[in-house]
Amino acid sequence: MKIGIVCYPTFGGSGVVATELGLELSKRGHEIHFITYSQPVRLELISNNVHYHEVNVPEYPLFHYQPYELALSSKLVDMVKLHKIEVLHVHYAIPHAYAAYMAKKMLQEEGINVPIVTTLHGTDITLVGNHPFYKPAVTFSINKSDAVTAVSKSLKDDTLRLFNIKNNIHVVPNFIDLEKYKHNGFPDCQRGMMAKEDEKIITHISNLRPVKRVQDVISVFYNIQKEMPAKLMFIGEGPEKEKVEAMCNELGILNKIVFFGKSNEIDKILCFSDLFLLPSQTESFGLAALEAMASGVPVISSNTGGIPEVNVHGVSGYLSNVGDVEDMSKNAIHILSDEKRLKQFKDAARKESLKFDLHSIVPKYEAIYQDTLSKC
Ligand code: GMT
Repeated sequence: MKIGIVCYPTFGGSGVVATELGLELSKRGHEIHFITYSQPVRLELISNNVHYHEVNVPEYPLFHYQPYELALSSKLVDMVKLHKIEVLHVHYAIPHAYAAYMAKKMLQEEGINVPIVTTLHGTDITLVGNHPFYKPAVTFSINKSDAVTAVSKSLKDDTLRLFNIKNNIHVVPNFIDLEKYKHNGFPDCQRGMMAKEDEKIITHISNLRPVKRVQDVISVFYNIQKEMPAKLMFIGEGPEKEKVEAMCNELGILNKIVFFGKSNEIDKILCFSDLFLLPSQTESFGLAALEAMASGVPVISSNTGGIPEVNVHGVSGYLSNVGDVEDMSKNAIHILSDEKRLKQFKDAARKESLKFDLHSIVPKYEAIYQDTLSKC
């Protein structure tokens, strides 16, 4: 198939999933066209089967806001016609599903029918999409898509609860390339460079937005390091960064924290981690937790949204109520304080991640594309 993929090209989970999906589909023989405003961060390889088309939004002083949706719709029309794209798969309802619907209508005027598959990722539903400013457009775009998928059962339920949806929503969970996240023995795992032999390595990865509750990460780490030698690897950039730095400084633990900023080497950092912290307020799935588990890193997380569909309480880690840093700290110390127990959790985390192997999930998307094509 010739598939157009529209996504946010940034470090966010939706862009990562869309990129990994496109790359895997290309390996399975499909022709993939990424259409977005800059090259997706994880799109390292442009091959014969993978194309990238940039959406340009010309600056015009009359416009207070430059109309990205308009530019994207026009680009989609042009690319579908030029490359004979058969299916458009848009990740994130806002504004991608909306722009794709406009493109579809324009193409229909020329006798071309291209089905739209929309994947909901979370914040497009739970945080932004539900805002009264966007709600009618998001509802419309979801209902007008030829197929809709959500990355967890929890997100499907939220969508049905918050919007007046008439379309069926398929749950297609996020997936992971298990080969990339090798457990027990990454060849160039640099643990020795990051911490001393007796120090436990705790990791957090996010875009440091308020929804990630990064202050809870610091509080839990503070409690851990009171009990045992430990280091915190802090990966990501975002609006809460200054608060985090100030808090670490006040607590006198700045020297125990390594700030990585945005990183494309998540697998290399996770290979030497002992524990992953994800205390988010809400999370439709928690791709970062799955990446950790695939690397054999147990997860201490909040019990919210789709996280319990990924992190299994008492097996791959523990779940606590949002904001309950005492319970999270207790659970973290429980796992880390006994080497045999830590090993059991590490092995179980990796084992749980196998359920999300890309080889079993990607065919679900292929089946959805085929189904929409057969109906159009
Ligand atoms: O979590 C973020 O802030 C990024 C966001 C995004 O839109 O890229 O992530 C969402 O999609 C990911 C991939 O499906 C999920 O793993 C994240 O849980 C979800 N984030 C939230 O629901 C807050």
